[in-house]
Amino acid sequence: MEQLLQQIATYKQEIEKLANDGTEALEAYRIKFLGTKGIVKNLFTEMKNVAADKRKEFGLVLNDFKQLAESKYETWKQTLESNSSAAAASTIDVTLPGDPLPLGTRHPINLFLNHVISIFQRLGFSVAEGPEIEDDWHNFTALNLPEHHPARDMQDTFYIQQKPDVLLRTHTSNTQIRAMEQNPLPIRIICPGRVYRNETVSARSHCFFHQIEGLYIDENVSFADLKQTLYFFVQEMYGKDIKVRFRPSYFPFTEPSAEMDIQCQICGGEGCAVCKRTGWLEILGCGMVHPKVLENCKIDSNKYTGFAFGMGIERPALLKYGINDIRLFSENDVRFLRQFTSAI
Ligand code: 2NL
Repeated sequence: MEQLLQQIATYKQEIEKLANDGTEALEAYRIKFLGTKGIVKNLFTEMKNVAADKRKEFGLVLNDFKQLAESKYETWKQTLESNSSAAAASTIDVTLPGDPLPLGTRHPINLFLNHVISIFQRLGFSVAEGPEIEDDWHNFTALNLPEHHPARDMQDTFYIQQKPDVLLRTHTSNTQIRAMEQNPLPIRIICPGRVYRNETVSARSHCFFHQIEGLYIDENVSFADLKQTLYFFVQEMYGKDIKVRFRPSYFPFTEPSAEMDIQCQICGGEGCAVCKRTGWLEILGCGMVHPKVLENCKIDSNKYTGFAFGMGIERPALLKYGINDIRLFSENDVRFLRQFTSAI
């Protein structure tokens, strides 16, 4: 027994001196002390050689030693593990693929506008943008809509209460007025943008929506130029075989004025609910710029003429994408928005 106790004391010293070296040293330690043929196991088999009256005392010492050997193993192992995770955290593996960045999609209104713009750009039109908060002159008066003109009532306008001269534009014509006031002639511009009307929001109409207007001012611009330009546009937009018609109309800012229809895209001209059984869909309004509008922008109406046109975006976009509620365009629901790709 004395001999065994002496041995245990030596082993204890040996264990206490051990540094927590690498995994190989740890495994060697485990085999030596805790393995199936290890020191702890051997000491337990020595138990039978101890005198019966000393066995209990020896058992206590041995158990104590076993616990020491085991806890040394656990702390050693934990030290190695925490060292290796710290090492991993401080090492950046540049060969790993990066975290994916969420990528958005273009808004369907934006896709539609860009497509219209690209067609007119090929004809030499450039894009002009203007303010959505506008004064009375650029939105109404310069467009031959004097103060008490009934057309102003037709367009239910959002006025700024404290400043009745300031309003949310009801069309993008304001941008064309500004272009005529500021730019040298000739002018050939296309004006996309958001406009506002004080209307009840429903599946069919909204209090804000998008328009694209065009303007071409030069010497000798004729109604024939207007017709051919717009005819080219719808052929590019809806295909070479598209059938169109021009109907006379009225706008205060153009004279003469017309509206352009295309053959209904849904029924092919047979007549359906979408075209109200007419076989035709109205897609834009147009006309020769009224001489008064030219003079309001200090352009000599005896020397220069021009044509203008305007179209809404939401209605044809609803048709194109087969959507039945205009409000989806402004709700920012990504489940809706994700369905549109850059291909129009
Ligand atoms: C429609 C009709 C139109 C214009 C817009 C315009 C602009 C200037 C001068 C003359 Cl600065 N005209 N724009 C002309 C005719 C029709 O829009 O139904 N839009 C949705």
